[in-house]
Amino acid sequence: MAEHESLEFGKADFVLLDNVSMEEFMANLKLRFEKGKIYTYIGEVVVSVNPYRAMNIYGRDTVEQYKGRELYERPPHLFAIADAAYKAMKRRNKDTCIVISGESGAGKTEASKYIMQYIAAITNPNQRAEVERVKNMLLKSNCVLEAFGNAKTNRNDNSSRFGKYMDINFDFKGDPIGGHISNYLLEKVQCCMFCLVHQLLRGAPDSLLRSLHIQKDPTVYNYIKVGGQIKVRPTFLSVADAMKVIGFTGDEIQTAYKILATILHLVITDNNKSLLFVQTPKLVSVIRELLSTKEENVEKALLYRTVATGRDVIEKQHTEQEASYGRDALAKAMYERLFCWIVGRINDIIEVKNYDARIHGKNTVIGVLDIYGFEIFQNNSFEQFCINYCNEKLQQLFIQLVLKQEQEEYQREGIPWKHIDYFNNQIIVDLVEQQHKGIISVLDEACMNVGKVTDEVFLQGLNGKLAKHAHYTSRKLSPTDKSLEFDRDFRIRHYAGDVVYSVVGFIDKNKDTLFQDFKRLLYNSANPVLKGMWPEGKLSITEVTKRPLTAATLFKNSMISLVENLASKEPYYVRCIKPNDVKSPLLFEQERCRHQVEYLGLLENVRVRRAGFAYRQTYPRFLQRYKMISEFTWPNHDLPSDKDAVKRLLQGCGFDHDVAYGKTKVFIRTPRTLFSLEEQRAEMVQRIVLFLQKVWRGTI
Ligand code: AOV
Ligand code: MG
Repeated sequence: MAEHESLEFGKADFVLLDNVSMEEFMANLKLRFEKGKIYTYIGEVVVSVNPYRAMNIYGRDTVEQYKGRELYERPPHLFAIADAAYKAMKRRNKDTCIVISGESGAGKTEASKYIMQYIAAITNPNQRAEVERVKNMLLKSNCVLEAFGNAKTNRNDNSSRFGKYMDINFDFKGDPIGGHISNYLLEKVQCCMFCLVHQLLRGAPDSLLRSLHIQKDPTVYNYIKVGGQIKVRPTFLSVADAMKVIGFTGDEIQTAYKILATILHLVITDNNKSLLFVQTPKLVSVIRELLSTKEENVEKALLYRTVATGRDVIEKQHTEQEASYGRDALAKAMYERLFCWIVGRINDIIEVKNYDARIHGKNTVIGVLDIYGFEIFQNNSFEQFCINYCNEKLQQLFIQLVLKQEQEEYQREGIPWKHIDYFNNQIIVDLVEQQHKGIISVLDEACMNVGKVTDEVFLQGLNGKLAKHAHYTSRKLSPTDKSLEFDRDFRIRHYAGDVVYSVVGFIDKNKDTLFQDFKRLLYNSANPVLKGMWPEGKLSITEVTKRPLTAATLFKNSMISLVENLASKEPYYVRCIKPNDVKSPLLFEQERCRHQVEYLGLLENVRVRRAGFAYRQTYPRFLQRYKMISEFTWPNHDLPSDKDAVKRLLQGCGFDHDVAYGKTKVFIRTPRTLFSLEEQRAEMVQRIVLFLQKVWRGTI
């Protein structure tokens, strides 16, 4: 139990609820939120509710309060979990990770930033210049990635459209010496693109805009219609500044500008007017200039594609629709490539250098995962499918690790383990990723079909293979279900709720093909930075034989390796909850929160945690807190060990039946026992205070 917090704020740990019911859980969560206590534990898991207002709980003084303390010694806080992960890493030389989950707008990215800040604040007491440099880079890299990868959505003004996993490497002294970032699936690329282009327009000096052939009035551009309302964010110049500090060269930053400008020019026209656009020689020449390529190549790549038929190579003219598709795909691919390239460059810069493990021992790692939460929109497509699959994987990991950890602790302490029932979502993970009959396999198969490949064919494939699956359905399989459209929808029963996906666009998005001609165009640029982003453009049409992996398969592979990576570390969890949909600091929408508590599996988490024992503490620490309630232990005991003293104390209070004695810790089964100990302690403290007061006044 977190001490130093009075009960008027509710229970600081859900494990201490009198009854583990949804009602009690919600009442406690609400009470704490209303009292401004946004963090609560479930054992070692932090549950966080987005306060939607600036909280004065992240300053230097708070850092000092948590530094080096044990988790339970202070009120629940992100800093406590960050400190626990740090201590475990430093003391036991173990890699640890902090997994932050929750839905869009729940506060994951903010939490990850506070965690990074905390780690930066408590490390490098000797102010070594190199370590300071690394810390600065790690913090600055966030700003750049956010500029390129975040966008305003209707759920979050600053929504991360990419999943991020960041490893921070520490040397034997426990100071950061480098890091590595992995990014997962940049979604709603368009949205990010438009936000950034808007920033560029707002922040760039006229001379720069002129050199990029951009007009200052944003209403000229088509993206405003597509991108919708745009939040005021830092100007691009400040992002460019951060890039400079991190170590991007002037040429690299210029290239980023040029790519953004090209994208703007590419999407400038209304859809389906691509031919018209290409015929506008001025624009073609602008793009040629920005990309440092040949004019005729730009025009050709936009209007034709090269195909190999047998030994012949011919140029086939696009239909208007193909040209339009190609142009949009080019803009999107350029943006994605730019983003991945930036991540790659940051990694080059921040990777651990000059660390000799033979001299200093292994360097250890804390990983921080900030990934998109479970999403249900009005219309759910391929992106939501990937995002929700990712959340299934993480939930599976959570189940395995939380249970595994408990089990291991009991084993370590020599206490028998009792099995507890929980919903195991492995069945849904399999539904998505299983070889041959999983949804991704069926999708890939549909994409490989020659001839007419349509989204409906894919849906038919699913219906054929998954007719009997308990978590899959479609209109064909349940004809009476009017919420599903024939030939369009399928529904997955996710652990977090039912989601209807529309198959429209699945095939295209999965193939994610960019005409080869574009890759060659960009590879043949005279700008070495741009050229370097498109190495595969080197291959001529007859050399391209291997079919690239599909988007879903790439995503699946990256998820599998992410989960393997996390599973190899000691995990800490932050579960974020969004209290309302209107970004209000005052509103706790009961139903919305309840739903999140449900699908995050928090109640099960409490049960698992309590199935065994609600509370555990090492013998010396337990004594330190409760020794005053027993004559055998106050002020000091003369028993052979602290373990014996704790036994004696608990026997004396009549709680022996409710506890188990492990090798190093005492385990208490029910919270009531703990409360009772706390009450007795409070009474004793009161008596001691009164006694001391009397002594002080001289009445004794
Ligand atoms: P997310 O990362 O979980 O969504 P954010 O971390 O971006 O959500 O939080 C959304 C907004 O909530 C922030 O911009 C802040 O205004 C506010 N907020 C969150 N946490 C705090 C806090 N601890 N104190 C004060 N305000 C906070 V997404 O990236 O959309 O899934 O893809
Ligand atoms: Mg985020």
